[in-house]
Amino acid sequence: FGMKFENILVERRQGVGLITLDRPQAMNALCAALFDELEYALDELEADDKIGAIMITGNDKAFAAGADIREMKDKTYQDMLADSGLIKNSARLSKCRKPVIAAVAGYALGGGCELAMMCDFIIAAENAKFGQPEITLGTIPGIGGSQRLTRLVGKSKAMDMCLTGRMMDASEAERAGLVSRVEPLESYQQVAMAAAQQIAGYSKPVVTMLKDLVNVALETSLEQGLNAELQQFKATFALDDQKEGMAAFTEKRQPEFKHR
Ligand code: CO8
Repeated sequence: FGMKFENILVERRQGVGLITLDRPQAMNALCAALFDELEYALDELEADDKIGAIMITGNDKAFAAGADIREMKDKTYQDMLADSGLIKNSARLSKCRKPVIAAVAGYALGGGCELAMMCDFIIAAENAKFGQPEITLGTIPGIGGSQRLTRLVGKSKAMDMCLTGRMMDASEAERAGLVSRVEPLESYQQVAMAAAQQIAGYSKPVVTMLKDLVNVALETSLEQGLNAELQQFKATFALDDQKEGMAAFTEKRQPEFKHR
């Protein structure tokens, strides 16, 4: 990587780009420099043809305990309007073309919860705690907390979480549909990495179509969504990878996808 990272660690593991938030002294609070590094890392991993999926994680105590309150606290309204680096690239993750899995242990609060919700799905450790505590600081969520959380868990729970600022634990988050799986703390990262490597092993164009279609479901009517799905389903038959996948099944062997 061309950039020297100070707030994240980035590595490539068998088709997966692994990004680890790395400010343990501050519970991985999301400072502007961290967002800059995250943007850079995502640009690189997205441009790398060998990378088929991305995993983003933190440490056992915190995925991220929110935007950096120390860095933010003295900003004026004018500073925020001028977008002085704080909010500029914070949404980059939600624009990623490749599947992104969040592996969350410990605190995912405020911007940390919002960052996790920008990912395609969340695998949580048993000790994970999610929340939007901005209200306790005299502010509100700024990068998806009131919007993505409501779509993910519904109005009642989103109102409860945002207005009281309480945390929800991993099992409540799983019941509510915020996370896709809950795993022991010892293995949640391996489970997420295995899922990312599984995805990275599939046909890349097909993966991209499918990720886009699930997102279409959040943005459009059922009729339009079904129509988009059917068009793309037919389109997979123009790919060598569909021929290879179905040939491999009938020949009882593993497919070798060529990503075309
Ligand atoms: N910002 C800055 N520093 C933090 C943050 C944070 N969000 N969270 C923790 N830290 C620091 C603490 O200040 C402390 O530093 P020090 O040791 O120097 O005093 C260190 O991390 C360890 O934290 P604690 O001692 O507090 O650890 P505890 O185990 O007692 O508590 C908690 C852990 C519960 C996570 C607690 O630290 C906490 O409540 N943190 C703040 C959570 C919060 O309110 N988050 C929301 C922030 S606002 C936000 O995210 C808005 C996003 C809007 C969009 C942003 C666009 C970029």
